[in-house]
Amino acid sequence: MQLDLAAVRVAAAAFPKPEAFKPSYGTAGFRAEASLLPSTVFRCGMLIGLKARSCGQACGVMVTASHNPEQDNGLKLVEASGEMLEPAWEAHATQLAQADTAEQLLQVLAALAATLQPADTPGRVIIGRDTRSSGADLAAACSAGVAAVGGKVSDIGVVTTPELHFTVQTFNQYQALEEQAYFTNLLESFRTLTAGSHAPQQPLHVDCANGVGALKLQQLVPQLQQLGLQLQLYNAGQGRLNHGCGADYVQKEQCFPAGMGDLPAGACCASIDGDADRVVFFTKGQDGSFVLLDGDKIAALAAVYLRRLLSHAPPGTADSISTGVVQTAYANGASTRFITEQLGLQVRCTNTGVKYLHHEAKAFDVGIYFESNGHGTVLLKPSLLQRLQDMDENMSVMQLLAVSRLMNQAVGDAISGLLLCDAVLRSGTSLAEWQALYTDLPSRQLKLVVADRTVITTTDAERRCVTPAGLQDAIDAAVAKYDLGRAFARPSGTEDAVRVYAEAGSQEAADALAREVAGIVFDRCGGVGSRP
Ligand code: NG1
Ligand code: ZN
Repeated sequence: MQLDLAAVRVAAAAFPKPEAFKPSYGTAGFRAEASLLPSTVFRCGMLIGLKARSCGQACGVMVTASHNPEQDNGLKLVEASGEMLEPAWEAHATQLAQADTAEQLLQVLAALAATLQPADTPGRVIIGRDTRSSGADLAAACSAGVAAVGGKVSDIGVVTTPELHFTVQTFNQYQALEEQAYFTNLLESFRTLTAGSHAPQQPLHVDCANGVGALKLQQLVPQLQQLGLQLQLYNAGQGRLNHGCGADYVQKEQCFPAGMGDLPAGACCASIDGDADRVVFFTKGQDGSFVLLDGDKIAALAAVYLRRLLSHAPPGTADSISTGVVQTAYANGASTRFITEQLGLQVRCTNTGVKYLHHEAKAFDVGIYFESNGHGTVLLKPSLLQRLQDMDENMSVMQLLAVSRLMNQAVGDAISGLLLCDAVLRSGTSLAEWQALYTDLPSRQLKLVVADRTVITTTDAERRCVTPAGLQDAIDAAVAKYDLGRAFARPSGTEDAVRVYAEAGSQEAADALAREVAGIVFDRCGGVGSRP
């Protein structure tokens, strides 16, 4: 592909890279303090512009730092399929973003362009952003990058991350960019799933993290009310983004978000994150305690429901369909046991990061994946959808097809997740029964800083350390001392830290095992600061 490199040089000069800034495409794209990012988004605009021109379709960019604080920002790049950027291109993105001089930048860009052919159709880049105040300027910098390589832009303004993925996917199918298509799809599939079931007596209380999800849910409130779902929104924009609220806060701190501690026992509550791609549920126990229903519990509920729908499909359907659940090492051991032993479904474990889970889930006819933090979805294979469409109009078949429309097929979507769980709760599984599907093993997560976290390499879906030598043996010896003990350590893909996870038969034991493993990592990997 030919590029006007002189014009690129002029355009790039308006977005200089801060000198010591070395951004890399992490578990979920680029993330940093917003003022550092104009060069990164401009360069990623060029990258995704080239991709769109070479495939002749729409690709996407989402400007967001998800659950991170308001002063941060970041970006996620989206393939024409609506899915996350393929790994080979992540490496190109890192190379472009890190180029220190104009010469290096042009060299990397020209080398990439030389491997590509322009398609017959022009392609375009669809850009969306969350509610961060830095978003508009960064989206403009990204547009300038797309334009610099001769690409076309459609800026769709403030949207959720999954909405951007959905828009890219459907634009390539129907050439429509209207937001209403996203809402209609959610509402119509939810209508099909809940037809004939009793509307809940209680409202669903949703913590919106003071983010973009609040804006979108507010638009859906009246129509959802007509479908029997009464939404009460909290942290809907009056406070600081992700501050004392949001799915990440609720899941990691295991406590009520701001403004929701006074709700009565048994209230059905959920929390979404700053860009609305994660959701977790919670309630208050009779004793006032905080009770979390995390991504593992959502996966278990979805698995129970899909298994039920499949068992009511025409005879023989269920037997010929592979259903599986994909988790990471952070999934509570009790959830894995429940899904394999009680439900008889396959469970696979992948590295942390939804791109890995999504990929693995596609291997099943019905693939359910959720990270414990609430990011996930349910995928139905196109060949299965075709078979279902060819079957007689049985209620369960209609509902299976509705699940495939409700659940974002490109990426996890908090609004889809909220609606799916509500539909299942209406179909006969109460909140108390959901909670009681299994009891989480007590667990503890810790993080610590070491001199260089890359000394730790892992295998077996990050559950075992390969290097440094002796580390895994020491962890094994610690785990062996605890009843029902399990523990692992892995370097974070989004922060300069090593994460330690432990579970055991009691909370005290899980806490002690986590501390012991963190101590081992500290001693053997050059711990910084005080020993855990
Ligand atoms: P890292 O920092 O690699 O553990 C974290 C989350 C992931 C994922 C990414 C992207 C945990 C333990 N890890 O990754 O699940 O969501 O951020 O946001 O929650
Ligand atoms: Zn998010």
